[in-house]
Amino acid sequence: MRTRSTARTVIAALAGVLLAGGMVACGNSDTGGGSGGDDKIVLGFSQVGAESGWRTANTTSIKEAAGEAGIELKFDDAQQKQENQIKAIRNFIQQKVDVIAFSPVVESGWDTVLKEAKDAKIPVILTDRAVDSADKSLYKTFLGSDFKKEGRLAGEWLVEQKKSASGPVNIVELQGTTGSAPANDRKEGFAGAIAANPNLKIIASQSGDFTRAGGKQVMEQFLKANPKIDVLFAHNDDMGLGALEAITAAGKVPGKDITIITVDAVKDGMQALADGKFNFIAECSPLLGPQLMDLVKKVKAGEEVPARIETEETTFTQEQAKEALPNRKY
Ligand code: GYE
Repeated sequence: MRTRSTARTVIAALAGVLLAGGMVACGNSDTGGGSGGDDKIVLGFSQVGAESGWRTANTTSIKEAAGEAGIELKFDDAQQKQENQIKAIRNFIQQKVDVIAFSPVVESGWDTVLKEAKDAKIPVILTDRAVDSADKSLYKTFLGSDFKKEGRLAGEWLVEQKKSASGPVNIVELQGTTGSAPANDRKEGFAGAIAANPNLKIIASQSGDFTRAGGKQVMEQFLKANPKIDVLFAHNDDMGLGALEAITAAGKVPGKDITIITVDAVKDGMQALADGKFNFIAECSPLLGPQLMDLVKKVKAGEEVPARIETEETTFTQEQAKEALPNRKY
């Protein structure tokens, strides 16, 4: 009796193992990318994280556009860490996806993993943020914004506003993630533009990592250390929104005592601008999904694509924000 039931248990266990094995094998062929059963294009996308309203809108745009284009999307959120992005890209290579796209959290340190993708003959598309690799053959194209221009437009607006200032205008700057393309380029573009008026001086500049919490915390420090702050330039809306809390808590009126300029123009930023708490926003569009899916199809088909594709963008004053707000989708 005992022997028979043991045998039965063993058979049941074996069957279980076989079944599980079968399921795993099935799962494998499903994730086998271009070599899978149907001929759907498989795209591996490594996202920076979920640090801002811009990023959330960008992720939604990519997921929706992939669905509409009939592209199978393997999406990975790197939580603002380069090591996570490198891991995700290596996984995509192992899974033999058809195309890899990613938004690199910082500019440097990508050559090795991009070379691995190239050796595996998987084309790579950069979206939103650039890399500083000297070897341009490591990726097919870049799709995104001109961050230097955004910084320049922000600076030019300030130069115009303060053209009759007789004394020093003290500016504090909330930088985006250290080493990221938008932080480097927005800083450079802004500094270049305000150089036109020697009264305009950046008295403090520090990273708030593109987050609301970071913006609030760094602005608190700025306010403690500097009795006279005339202008805040924040590299994105979210840091500006965080800074609003610090400014109000310090007994100052945002948009009046301190002129606030940001970048992005997401809904919450546009609301702050329409409410008179922000003074100017240089737009940066997160809606890259549809263009990205077009590029994925072209690259997969072996077609030539332009080396750089830039998004069209504008700027907003308080009045323009009031007009645009009712139709703002993100
Ligand atoms: O401005 C910011 C986000 O890379 C353009 O990243 C993007 C920036 C955007 O966190 O809000």
